[in-house]
Formats: sequence, C-alpha cells, structure tokens
Amino acid sequence: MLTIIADIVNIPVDDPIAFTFFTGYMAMLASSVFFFAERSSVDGKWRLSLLVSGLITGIAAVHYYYMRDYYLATGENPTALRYIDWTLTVPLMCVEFYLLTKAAGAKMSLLWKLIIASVWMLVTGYYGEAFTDGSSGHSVLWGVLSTLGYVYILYTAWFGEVAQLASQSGNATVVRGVRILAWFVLVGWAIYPIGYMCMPGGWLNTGLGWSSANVDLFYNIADAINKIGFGLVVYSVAVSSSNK
Ligand SMILES: *C/C=C(C)/C=C/C=C(C)/C=C/C1=C(C)CCCC1(C)C
Repeated sequence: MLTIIADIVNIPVDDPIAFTFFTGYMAMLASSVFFFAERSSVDGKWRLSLLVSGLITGIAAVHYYYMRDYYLATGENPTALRYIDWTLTVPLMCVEFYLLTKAAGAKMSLLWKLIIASVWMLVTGYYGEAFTDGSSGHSVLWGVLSTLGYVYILYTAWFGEVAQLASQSGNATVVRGVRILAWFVLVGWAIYPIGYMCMPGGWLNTGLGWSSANVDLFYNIADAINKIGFGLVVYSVAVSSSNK
C-alpha cells in the first residue's frame, strides 16, 4: 500500500507508463459514459452500435483499473490482464464492422471469420509474450503467426467482404465510416506489433535496446487511439445517418 502511494507521487515526474495507465483509465471511462448517454440521440437501428462502442471502452476501463494497480505494485507488464481485455474488446470491434455492413447484407459467417482471425491473432500473440524464453526465435515465430490473423482482418476491411458490402450499401456515410475504420486497423493497430517487438527477444529490444517496459507504453497509447477512435467513428456515422 505504501509503495503504491509512493509510486502515485512519482507518476508525473518520471513514469510515462503509469501516466498513460491513469489517463487511459479515465479516458475509457468517460468515453463509455458518453457513448451510453448518446444512444438516445440516434435512430433506433444505431443504438446497438453505440452500445457496443460503450462496452468496448467500458471493458477496457475495468481492465485499466486493475492493470494500473498491477503495474504500480509490481513494475511489470500486466500481460494476462492485457490479453483478457483484448480477447473481449477486439471481437467487439469486429461486431462493429458487422453491424455497419449488416443493412447491406453482411452475414453471421463474416462476423465469425473476423472473430476467429482476431482470436487467432491474440492467442498466438499471448503465447509469444507470456511464454517468452527471451530468445528472438520464440518472439519472431509467434509474432509472425499472430500477424497472419491481423493481415486477414486488414484485408477484409480494405478489399474483402467488409469493403465490398460497404460499397454495395449505397450509403455514402457508411462507405466513409468503414474506410476510416479500415485506416484505424492499418495504422492504429500497427502500433501493437511495434510494442510487442520491445519485449526480450523482440527486434526493437535486441536491435535498438528498447526496454520491455515500453511494451505497455505502446499498448496504452494504441488502446486509447483505437478503442475511443473506433467508437467515435461509429458515433459519427450514427449521428449523420440519423439526421437525414
Ligand atoms: C483494443 C485492442 C486492440 C484493438 C488490440 C489490437 C491488437 C493487435 C492488433 C495485436 C497484434 C499483434 C500482432 C499483429 C503481432 C504481435 C502480437 C500482437 C498480438 C501484439
């Protein structure tokens, strides 16, 4: 308890990782309140999408609450909590893609393919991170396997079923929204593998000497951008389609 208090005192001075755990937690919590409250200002068919946006940031807020304390108490990466959070929130981001393209005929099979790809990406990534022996071989092998799932989602969002359904929807707002989400997957999600490469055996760790503590700095920044950003894009699609 006393060490936690001492650590709280030091946060603004010398611990950017703890700082992003605190700000990340507050930002996720505030975003959830916003998405839930705004459900009443959009058309009925968009309410489920906003509920999912609020669940994504809400689930993250609870995990940040615990990850922040874990980090303050131990100074280590809360890897298990991190991956539990992602295993719930990334499939929900796939649900957002499904809901956006549902009116254009998206089927449950599309949702399942995206969910399976995301679970593959996370289980292999977790194996790479949690069971590391510090060697490059381990980190690269599991990192590459994980990237296959990532590339599948990326392809689906840019060129595959999601992109095709969006253009068939004939709704310019949905086309634009899906395109912006695809940019999030390309740029925002790419921050995660960069963080992964900071762990022992990772290329940035062995190559540039970056510390494994930086893993969480990258993950915290990426989570704020992606979870809140995704939700805001869905929100803006919902609002502009509701005012018509
Ligand atoms: C809200 C959480 C999100 C959007 C998490 C996304 C996570 C990824 C895109 C993680 C990807 C990884 C790779 C592509 C390879 C290395 C291992 C991972 C799991 C960090």
